[in-house]
Amino acid sequence: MSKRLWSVFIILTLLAGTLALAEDPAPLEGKWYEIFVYSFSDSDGDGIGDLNGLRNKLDYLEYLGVDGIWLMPVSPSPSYHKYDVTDYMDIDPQYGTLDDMRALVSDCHARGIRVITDLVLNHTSTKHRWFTMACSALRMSNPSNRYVGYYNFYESAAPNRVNLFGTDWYYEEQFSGGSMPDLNLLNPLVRQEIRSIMEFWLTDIGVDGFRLDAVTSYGRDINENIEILSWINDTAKEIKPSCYIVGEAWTSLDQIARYYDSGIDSFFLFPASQAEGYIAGALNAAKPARTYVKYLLLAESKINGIIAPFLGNHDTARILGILNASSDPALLKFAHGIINMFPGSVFTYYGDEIGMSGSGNDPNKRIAMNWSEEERTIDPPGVTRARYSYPGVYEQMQDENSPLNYFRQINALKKAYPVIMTGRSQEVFLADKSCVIQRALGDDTLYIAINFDPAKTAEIPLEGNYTLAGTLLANGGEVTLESDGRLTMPPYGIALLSGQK
Ligand SMILES: [Ca+2]
Ligand SMILES: [Ca+2]
Repeated sequence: MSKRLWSVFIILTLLAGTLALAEDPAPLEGKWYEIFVYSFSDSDGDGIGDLNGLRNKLDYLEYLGVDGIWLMPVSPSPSYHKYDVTDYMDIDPQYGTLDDMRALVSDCHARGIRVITDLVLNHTSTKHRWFTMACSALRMSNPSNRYVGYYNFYESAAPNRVNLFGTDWYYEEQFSGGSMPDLNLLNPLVRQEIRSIMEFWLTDIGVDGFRLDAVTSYGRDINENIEILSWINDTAKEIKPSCYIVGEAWTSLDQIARYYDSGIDSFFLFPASQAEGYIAGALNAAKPARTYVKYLLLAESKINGIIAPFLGNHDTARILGILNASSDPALLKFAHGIINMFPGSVFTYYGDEIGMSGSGNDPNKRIAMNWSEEERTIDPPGVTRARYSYPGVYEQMQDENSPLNYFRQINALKKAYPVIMTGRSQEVFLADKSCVIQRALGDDTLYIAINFDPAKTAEIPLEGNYTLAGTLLANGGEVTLESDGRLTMPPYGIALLSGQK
């Protein structure tokens, strides 16, 4: 190349770099909302929630102020929860059609709401064509058939192996006593299928990413799981570089931290959820502020990526029962408040924003969204207890002190101060029941003050020049900031401050 051509090349390269910077893509961190389509909203009168029902509720999602939704599986499946897929490139007829899905995604995008779908790759349904072809081949003594290699078949019995009826073969299965055979994710032919499936959803349907189910069961050990996840991540990002992927690694903080080596954007912060988790643990501790800050800094120090904290999901008991908050709305609100003061992508399970309850068997955790007593889907099969401690959505909309309105205030503040999501934390002030945390990314700095005491006002002496930027008052009262830096916080109060230490 001549000298002149070189300089043109360099200028073009610099220009391209500037243009790429000017685009300033939205951060991957966001406020996410998990939806079980079955129990959300019905549009055609059969009582079962569907995609068009969900489309009718986009005003509500916008009202909530969420940045994105995660849909539990929507592809055809013999089960109500649809975690055993029979066709990865279609929509279950209970929920609608592919065109309904395309319309939902495009309507969400028009409102600035991202959509990710559950991608269940560890296993299929026994009724998936791949599995039925594999079984037919084995019954005809043809183990070299292409589809036999899609699964993990063995000639001997062992735990997590199920006998294939009428043969001496066993297949690997981990979750449901036989109906969810594990795919062989090391097989290049299976990977080719997965690439097509991801291409279909990301390109043809237009979704913004995936929630990956059961990643700790992908391979034989964590190293194999991470290798498989790296391949999934590289492949998805090659198809759509802006996509966001969050994995379900239901394990310890140290293991979750290791999974980030795969390059996947996020893994759910399971240690923050449930009865023994960071949030319930801090709220039940004698020194709640110290406990909360310890966990917050621990999670941030271990994880090299976007943290994905949550209070509960479709597999866990709902937070309301865990905190015993069915007649303590302030406690429910405060739990939402403090999980949302973690950085990263906080995921909220549908109905938790209005204080729905659910525990015991799985269907109980997935009951009908409570719009009002008159407006609910039918419950999924197997529900033994469906009780609503708080009023439905429409009633809570009318009450400025409702859990729903508190949840909206959280999201409004996080929209105004995205550094809450994108920044990193540092302890500024710490007492047994109150704390001030600095959250910063570059020059963008915010201070988060929290009073964990359910009954007493907290007085926090601050040295520096601060101004009050916003408050979340789960139990009413008022935050005051004196000119000498004395900050007074009501019980269960959260205050955001801008300024300098
Ligand atoms: Ca329906
Ligand atoms: Ca597996």
